[in-house]
Amino acid sequence: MDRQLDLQCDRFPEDFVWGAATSAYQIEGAAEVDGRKPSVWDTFSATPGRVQDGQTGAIACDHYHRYPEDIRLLAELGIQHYRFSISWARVMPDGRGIVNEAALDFYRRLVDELRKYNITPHATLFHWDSPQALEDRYGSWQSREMAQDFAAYAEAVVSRLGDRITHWMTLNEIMCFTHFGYGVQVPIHAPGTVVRTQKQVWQTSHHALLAHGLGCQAIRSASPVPCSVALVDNFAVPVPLTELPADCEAARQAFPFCGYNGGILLPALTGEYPSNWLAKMGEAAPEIQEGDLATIHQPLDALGFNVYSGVYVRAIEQAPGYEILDFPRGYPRMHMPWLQIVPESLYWGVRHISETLGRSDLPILITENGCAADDELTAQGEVMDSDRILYLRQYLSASHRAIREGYPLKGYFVWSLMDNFEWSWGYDRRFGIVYVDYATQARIPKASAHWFSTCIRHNQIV
Ligand code: GBH
Repeated sequence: MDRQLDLQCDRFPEDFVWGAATSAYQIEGAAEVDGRKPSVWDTFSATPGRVQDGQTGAIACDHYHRYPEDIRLLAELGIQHYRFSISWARVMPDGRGIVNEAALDFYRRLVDELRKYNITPHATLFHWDSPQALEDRYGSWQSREMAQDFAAYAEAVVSRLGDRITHWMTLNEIMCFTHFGYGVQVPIHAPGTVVRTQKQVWQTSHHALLAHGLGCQAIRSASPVPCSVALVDNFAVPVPLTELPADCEAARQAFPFCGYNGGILLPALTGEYPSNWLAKMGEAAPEIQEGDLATIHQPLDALGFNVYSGVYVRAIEQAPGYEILDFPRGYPRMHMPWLQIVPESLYWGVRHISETLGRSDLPILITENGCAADDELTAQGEVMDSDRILYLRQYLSASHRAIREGYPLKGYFVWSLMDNFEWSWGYDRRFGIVYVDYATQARIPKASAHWFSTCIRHNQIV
């Protein structure tokens, strides 16, 4: 044993969940295979000007055919937990009605392959790829019907795969496929419909919250065995500029008003849109029908927290007592305009859930953390991404701090297992710890993959 490592007390708990994550549309490809029909992302990416260089997920990493190799890679790296998503447009090509058994067979084969290596599957039911048929029928998330249809889809999947999968996640990052899909003038997410009012935009995320609630109920009633159900959110994290009490208090005050927290995370976890948030929204607040909040407010076994960056906050004298700070030009960031390096966002995100929400009983999983880097394959066939290691090491240190201080952080999934279709950026931005050479579909573990693997083996940051 390496003595130097042993002397540090930065081990993770023995049962800490070390994992890697992906999503269906970003890796599977095989867009027209085995009865799959288009999702809104097929349509969006086929629309000129939406995705960089006109790229689509039609082939992506061809994971649909190469999954045995990808799972062998997970096993070789010692990654014992895998978070992937299931494609609604594969399982129910028309969004509702007929269930496509060929698609379910694919996911059965995938999970059986994982189990061969003792890798635990964590399945997300929805990672942005709504069936196009539902977009055509009623504008997908613009309609309340979407929530019912999602629950029926969840029921179809869990009743068939619930013998093999016991870790379920409902929806990934509600704000992305609602607010970025319907609410921005230059659409960066499918379907890219621009609705007329802010109220209509908040209505789409309200429908997504309903889908989450009905989905939770459907999963629990369809599962043949007790299972774990989680929501995955990328809530915004105010990080105190200093950790003096005044700035910490300012960050706490800011939490419900940062990003979309007040309209998405808080109703999901508390069963209420905060009254001061509703007051601030005025006319833009969504229409809430009787019983909606009770439906949305389902017991959760875990909260999935996707964390990439954060915002600094400091205390000020004037109301409201806090100020959300802009990043200075030149603040260190990774290879995305929004990817400022704020490692303490992971720690503060976990702490805000416990402190602001008083939910110290809710286990938290980091369901995504990672970064794009300007990776280059050397002549020796290596990718020396020391910049990614720098980024990941700092966020893992923040994870360790949260655990040391007693917060219920149970696991960490790196985003992503491999380079993939990075939405409106196409294949230009690489988030993988494994490099994908798209010309040959060769998988080449980057230096960060070997490093991450070593961390897992030692159960500590190396
Ligand atoms: C995750 O979202 C996704 O779950 C995953 O599929 C994706 O591959 C990964 O991140 C990397 O991007 O354009 O300035 O308006 C991350 C959360 C939310 C971050 C939307 C970027 C847009 C900022 N993303 N946000 S901007």
